[in-house]
Amino acid sequence: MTVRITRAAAKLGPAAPVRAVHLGLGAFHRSHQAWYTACAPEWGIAAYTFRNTELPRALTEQEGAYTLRVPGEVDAVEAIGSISRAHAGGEQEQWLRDLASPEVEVLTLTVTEAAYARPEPHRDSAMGRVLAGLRARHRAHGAPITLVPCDNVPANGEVLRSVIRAAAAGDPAFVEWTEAQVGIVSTVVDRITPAPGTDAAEEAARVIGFQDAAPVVAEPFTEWLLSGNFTGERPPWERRGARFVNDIGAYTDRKLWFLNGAHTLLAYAGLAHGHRTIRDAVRDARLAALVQEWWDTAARHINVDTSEIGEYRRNLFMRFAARGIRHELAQIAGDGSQKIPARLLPVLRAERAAGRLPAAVVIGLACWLRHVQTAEVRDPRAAELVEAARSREPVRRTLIALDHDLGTDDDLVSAVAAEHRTPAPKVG
Ligand code: CS2
Repeated sequence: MTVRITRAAAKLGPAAPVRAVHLGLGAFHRSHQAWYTACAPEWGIAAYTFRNTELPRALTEQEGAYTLRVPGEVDAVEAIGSISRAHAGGEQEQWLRDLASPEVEVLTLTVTEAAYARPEPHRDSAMGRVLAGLRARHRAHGAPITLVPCDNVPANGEVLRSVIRAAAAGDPAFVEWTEAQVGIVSTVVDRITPAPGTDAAEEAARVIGFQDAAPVVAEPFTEWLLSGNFTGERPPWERRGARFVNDIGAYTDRKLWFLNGAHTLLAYAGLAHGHRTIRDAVRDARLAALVQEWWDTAARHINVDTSEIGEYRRNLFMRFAARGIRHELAQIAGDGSQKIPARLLPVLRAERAAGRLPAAVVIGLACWLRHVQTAEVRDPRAAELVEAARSREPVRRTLIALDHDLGTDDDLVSAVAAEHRTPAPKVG
């Protein structure tokens, strides 16, 4: 019989005192920030999710321990013990206590792109919780803390700072404290980590030899770039390769346009062609060509050395095609209205300014529209998008919903409409 994973069973040692808090406990946190923090046995994380109660319950039963499996020629398996406590929604008091604890010096966030788009954080939103936590800390003693946003949002630290400034306005003492004592860094995070499938636990028992109700599977590649200052202590993430850089802008564009942009195109075009995963999609020559065309287009606007971009592209293509990583297109297709603006639109705008209509983006937008018209749409703006997509002018109205200027660009609207009229041939 397989043994349930615990700290003792996995030889992890006792849980470290909580010095970091995380909001957005999911697969990505466990393969990324928690993995980096595991290099520092003196730093424990209190990880929160206000969405999924199953996962914190499973982790609590396992004393925070879980396994990360990295498929390769031989699967690498690591037991991770950096999560000292896991909490679910409803534990608001504990959240406030943790953020007010002087022992806590870092708050990392993976709260999805949508969270940054809400300028007025209401109480139950991710930003509302961050604000409530900061206020509790300010009231209690005001010791410094640094926020580390880890979402695929350009200049995520700056966006977070402006959300906090806007919400704090009208409370001068709080404003002064957040400006002086709340550090906020910007980051680029990268590690392909699909949502664990229904067979993940069984697979973990087979490969790992432990019964693990919270297993994670991720690719071997991982990257964490940070820019900005911490106001207090932080875990020595550089021990596992995190890098501190001065100018994060070019790295952000590279990650969001090349990796996430290609993911988004593959998600909509891949679904339209009848594929299920990223690996299936890039093994289809037509979609592989679409990705290369998109990368050629994006490369015209990026401030990174050409040979470096060439290397990055080759590596990225292999990551997409890797065996053992089952990344569902349907997962990536969610939240398009929040993802497309950061991943595709900066390049589209630069191309339009140069008088060009980039074919890859036109195809991507047409396939996104088809997705909104035919699939079950998971998006914070689903109702509005579905209404636009079912209207008498679906292309124009959906593009307007995405970005007003795009929807009033007649040449773009005609090109997307022409593409939308030609359904993609299904495979198989
Ligand atoms: C993906 C990302 O789901 C998505 O939208 O594009 O989660 C992607 O896998 C990560 O950013 C990789 O670092």
